[in-house]
Amino acid sequence: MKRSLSGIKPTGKLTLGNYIGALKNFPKFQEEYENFIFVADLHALTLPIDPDYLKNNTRDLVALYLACGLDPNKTTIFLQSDVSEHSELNSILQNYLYMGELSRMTQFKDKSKKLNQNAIGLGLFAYPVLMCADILLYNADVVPVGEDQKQHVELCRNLVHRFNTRYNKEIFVMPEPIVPQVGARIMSLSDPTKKMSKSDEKGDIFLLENLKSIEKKIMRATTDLGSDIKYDKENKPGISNLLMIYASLKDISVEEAEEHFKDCHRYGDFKKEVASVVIDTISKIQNKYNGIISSNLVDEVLKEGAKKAKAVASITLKNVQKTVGIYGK
Ligand code: ATP
Ligand code: LTN
Repeated sequence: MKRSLSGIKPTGKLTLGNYIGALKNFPKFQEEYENFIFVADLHALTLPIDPDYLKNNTRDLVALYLACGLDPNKTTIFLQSDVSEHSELNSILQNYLYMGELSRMTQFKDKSKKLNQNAIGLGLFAYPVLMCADILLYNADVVPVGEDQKQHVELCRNLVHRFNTRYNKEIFVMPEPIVPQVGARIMSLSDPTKKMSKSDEKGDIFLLENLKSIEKKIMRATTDLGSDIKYDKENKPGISNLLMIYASLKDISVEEAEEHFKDCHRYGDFKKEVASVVIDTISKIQNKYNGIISSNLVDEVLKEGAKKAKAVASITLKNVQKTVGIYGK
């Protein structure tokens, strides 16, 4: 059976962008793939974060994985930090990626730009190396991610080619990024030229946000001149973003969404309908989340998941250690 793997870092409250670009798609893979979904908690340390905030976000993220339809009987759900093989493979792989290619990563450029240039952590720079370790330990065939993570998976593909060529063996499986056709990059509601992102809260909709507040944010979302509901990213970024959200949550194409709104010429009416679909989706998730977070399920799932993940990861790590010449492996 082919394998699928993905993860989200617990750096903040999950947004509608995280849901549409990533989370919503994860359960689809558990039917046809051996599915691994983890919490990238070591990745969350690449920028300063309060320890209690990190712990709470981690627990919430697992509860949201479950609330969004991941079934622990079909998907191995685990914490990155529970499987020490991630760090061990990371320390080997860092020798096979180059500083030049790491410095060209868009995420690194965007995030480091906002920091004091004398205090950019090595972990932020080396972020994609650990991400390669995450993917390669499980020999994932596919990696479902939003648009912004595609570049990291492409880098991982280069690494696989480099490593397998160097040792003249198929040590690692070539992973393929799977980016959703609709909603791979949801934009901020207050500035539709910027990505909706959990560490930059303006214009975000959160999965655990009060429903009234979500409605208000959508009704106030920045729109554009005119009154037609048309997808035109250049000239109508605000309307295009809302159309994208609507299409994704309705599981239809953007063209079908445009057709649905072809007789609607009032932005207010359009926004009301978008808000109703968003609230319908989010309220269902919140109901399930509330049941899960008040139980012991999160801890039980993580305990079981760590065992299953470790069983797979330890085999890959040994194979890599043997290949590169670590004595006694
Ligand atoms: P941070 O702000 O801490 O960088 P983030 O909100 O960008 O976090 P990640 O943890 O980096 O979220 O991403 C989790 C998953 O959600 C990834 O697959 C990423 O591609 C996807 N994702 C994040 N933001 C969006 C967005 N605005 N639209 C679509 N997908 C997104
Ligand atoms: N970098 C990703 C999180 C992540 C990931 C991974 C995703 C870490 N390791 C491996 C897919 C596969 C992010 O920022 N969302």
